[in-house]
Amino acid sequence: MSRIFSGIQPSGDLHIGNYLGAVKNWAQLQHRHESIICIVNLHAITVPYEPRELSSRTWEMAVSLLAAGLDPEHCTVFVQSMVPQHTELSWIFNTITPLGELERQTQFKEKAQRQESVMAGLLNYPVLQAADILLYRADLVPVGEDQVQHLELSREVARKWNARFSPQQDYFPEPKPLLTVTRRIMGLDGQTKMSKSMGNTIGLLEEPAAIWEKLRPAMTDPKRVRRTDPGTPEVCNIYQLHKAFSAPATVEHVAKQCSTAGWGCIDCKKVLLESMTGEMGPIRDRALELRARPGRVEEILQGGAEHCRLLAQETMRQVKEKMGLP
Ligand code: AQP
Repeated sequence: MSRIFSGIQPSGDLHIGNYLGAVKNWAQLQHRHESIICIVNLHAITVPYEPRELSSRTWEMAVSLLAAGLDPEHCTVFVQSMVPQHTELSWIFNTITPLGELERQTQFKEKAQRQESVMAGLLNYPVLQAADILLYRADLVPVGEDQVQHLELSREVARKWNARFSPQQDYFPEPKPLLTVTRRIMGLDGQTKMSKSMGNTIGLLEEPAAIWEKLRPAMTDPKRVRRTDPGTPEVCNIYQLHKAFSAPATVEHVAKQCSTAGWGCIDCKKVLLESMTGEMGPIRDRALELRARPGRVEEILQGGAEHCRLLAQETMRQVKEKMGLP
């Protein structure tokens, strides 16, 4: 059975982009692969943050992931800072990662632009990510499209380290990305990737009324100005969400109504809200149940960290032995 590793930052509420691009896939893959899912709080501190907020967001992220279908019977869920070997391996990888590669990373350039002063941690973010994945010698990494460049760097780190310290037999596998069909969900502005830090999201656990408040003014086909103008579904962000949440027959109907101006955008959004509520309602209910049982959530995270520490210790033992580190 191949091993999967993936992570998510507790930098805000889990949104439908995270869910469709990654988390929904994790919930399915856990039945076919040994799965390790990490709440990467050490990545979340690479930009300014509030300690108390980070702590509650970490816990809420655990609740959201479990509610979205991660099952501790089938996968390991844990918090990154509870397994210190992530930072230990990250330091080692820093010593073999070219600075130029890090400076070229699109996410670094985008996030750095938004900061008054840029810290070294933000630059080294993908090195910590390489350590996260390779610590468990994972073969597959289910992520959204935005993470593919980082993953290429993880592959390069694995290649370099193997060539230098384990030339006879590759110790680290080169992890491959696993993308979903909805590999990139755009924000409600229809302009940029849906992103926790951009405020253009719909939270996975939001109430229908709150979702509607966001959906109603959300960007649609920019060329459709009047209600009587026929629309072009393929360029409409709302249609993309229909493809993710609505049944195939509904998607077909929506496309027809839009392209013949049978429906206005509000009609189309109302149907989308129904589809979203159908899928997200049960997740919200499970989250409520889990919030009422904080001890159970804590137990799952502790158990996950314990399991991962054992795996991580063994990797670090072998890594240090090969590198001449006592
Ligand atoms: N818009 C998206 N469409 C598809 N997949 C997405 N992912 C994130 N946004 C989208 C995928 O979700 C997983 C977890 O992401 P993350 O929290 O670790 O980092 P991120 O990609 O930086 O997510 P955000 O929401 O954009 O957070 P901030 O604003 O804090 O940086 C990843 O697999 C990612 O691909």
